Amino acid sequence: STGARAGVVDAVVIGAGFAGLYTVYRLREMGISYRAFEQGGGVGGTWYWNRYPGASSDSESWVYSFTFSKELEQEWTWSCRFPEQPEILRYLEHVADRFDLKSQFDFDTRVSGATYDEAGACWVVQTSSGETVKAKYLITAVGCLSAAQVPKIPGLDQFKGKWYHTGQWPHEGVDFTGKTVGVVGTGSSGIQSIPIIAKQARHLTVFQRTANFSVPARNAPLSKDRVDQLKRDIGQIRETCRWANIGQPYDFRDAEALKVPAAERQQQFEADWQKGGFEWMFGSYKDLLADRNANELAADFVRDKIRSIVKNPDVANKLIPKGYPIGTKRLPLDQNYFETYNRDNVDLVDVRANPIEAIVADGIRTKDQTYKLDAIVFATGFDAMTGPLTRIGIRGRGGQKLEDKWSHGPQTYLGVATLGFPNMFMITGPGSPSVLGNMPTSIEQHVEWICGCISHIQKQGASTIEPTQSAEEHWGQHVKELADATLFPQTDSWYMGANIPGKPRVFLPYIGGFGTYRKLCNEIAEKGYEGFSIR
Ligand code: NA7
Repeated sequence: STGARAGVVDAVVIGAGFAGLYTVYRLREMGISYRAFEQGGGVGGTWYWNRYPGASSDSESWVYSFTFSKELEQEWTWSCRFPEQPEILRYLEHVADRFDLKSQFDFDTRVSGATYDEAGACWVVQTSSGETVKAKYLITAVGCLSAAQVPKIPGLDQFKGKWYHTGQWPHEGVDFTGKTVGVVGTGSSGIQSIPIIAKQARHLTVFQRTANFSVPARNAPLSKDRVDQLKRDIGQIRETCRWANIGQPYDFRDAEALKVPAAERQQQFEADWQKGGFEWMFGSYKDLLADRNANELAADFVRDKIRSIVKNPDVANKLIPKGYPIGTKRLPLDQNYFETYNRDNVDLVDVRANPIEAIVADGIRTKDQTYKLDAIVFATGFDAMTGPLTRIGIRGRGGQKLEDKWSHGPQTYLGVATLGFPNMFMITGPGSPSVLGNMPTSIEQHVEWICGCISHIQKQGASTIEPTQSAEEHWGQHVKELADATLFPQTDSWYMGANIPGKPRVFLPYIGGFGTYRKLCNEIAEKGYEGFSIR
């Protein structure tokens, strides 16, 4: 941090990832005073922490970036289709430098509590450096997948080797050369890192609880011609993303898997598979996530792919997902994930059949065997969407704890605000579409909407805004009804809170689509922030 900073400001911003950087950029333009805190030692958020081997965006580089500056968009050139963590972090560093945003943050400073003071009509924010800052507005830019979850397995403290969580990876990197490594978890982080760790390690054992579907990323460098073309067309590409279902430059086809002839469908699945990327699922038939029979056609296509790739039929059988619809756990993209199991130095343990009982000094003990390991990688995920918020220590009116209010599941209006916590704005909070699509698209929309709302409050000379009880209740019902019309709630996933023991089983994001949500948010603003009470 640079010199003396104000103790009383208009707004406190928490986080310096995509969301925090853009918020600060906008607030500064608006002439709103602020303090901004980031627990990491630099900008980047997700991309500051997730430095595990193979960490990569699953959105194409040309959409996984900011749109607010046309100059930035033209100046920056991505090297490949799916950018890897170092390149995304370089991009965010570049953005921060270009717009002089680093000087605006206090780094290495965690917000350790925030309490709404009714008498003073302000948030009283405490930081890990012992500071207290008062602010009218509290803006959380803390991410959706930032509260890392290491499973509580007895004996971890006894382990003599090194262990890591993918979301808290050492900055100096980890060299697995010559090591016997165990990876626990086969979500996106596991599926991205396993092929790379397998190449480095002497031996790799993958501990799999639920077999996962995965689609090839087919990452590749971008040619000069492709870059030129993308830069020419970028305005249109971005506009498509803004209104599309998952914030990507494509949408579900206006066709149903169950209604097209089998041969045609198979040909289409295959053509999309060769293209790689999420489009395989989210640019495909519109009934895939709504109808179990349609979904099963897509699932079977991937199961056949796994069988054709993995040479050992017993291993293939363990890797084949069963019992839940494809796409209802967050679909990973991979680079040679299934191929990795053809290597001599890779083993797969099914920990559902053979559960992990303890970590011991020299490895992992399952029900029937001990696996000797020099290192354990927990690719075990995050307390998604609510975790980053409930861990802060946020207290609303009357000292109400956010975690208490949400003990049966998050209650929000638009995923942006919650009753009893006036003037608190959550960027991509629970009940917003965010994690169901391209995050930067979602983040920019939220930041712009929130800043518009703050302008409105300021112009009105009002002191507080918060949702009405009925708006919040209706939103919660709406989010649930939309989810219930899909296959998602059937599956144990982090979307449902099912990965965290004791977490209420509630579908966390809004599944009505990015475009629909954007339109709704705009309409609500145009109607003078309908559903909010402004005092
Ligand atoms: P995910 O997708 O939540 O995956 C976590 C994986 O870890 C998943 O395979 C879990 O199995 C497994 N897991 C979790 N706890 C345990 C225990 N106790 N024992 C064994 N296995 C366990 O997290 P990621 O980091 O991969 O991805 C998070 C998001 O980041 C991703 O969706 C993208 O949006 C980016 P399970 O399936 O729960 O049985």
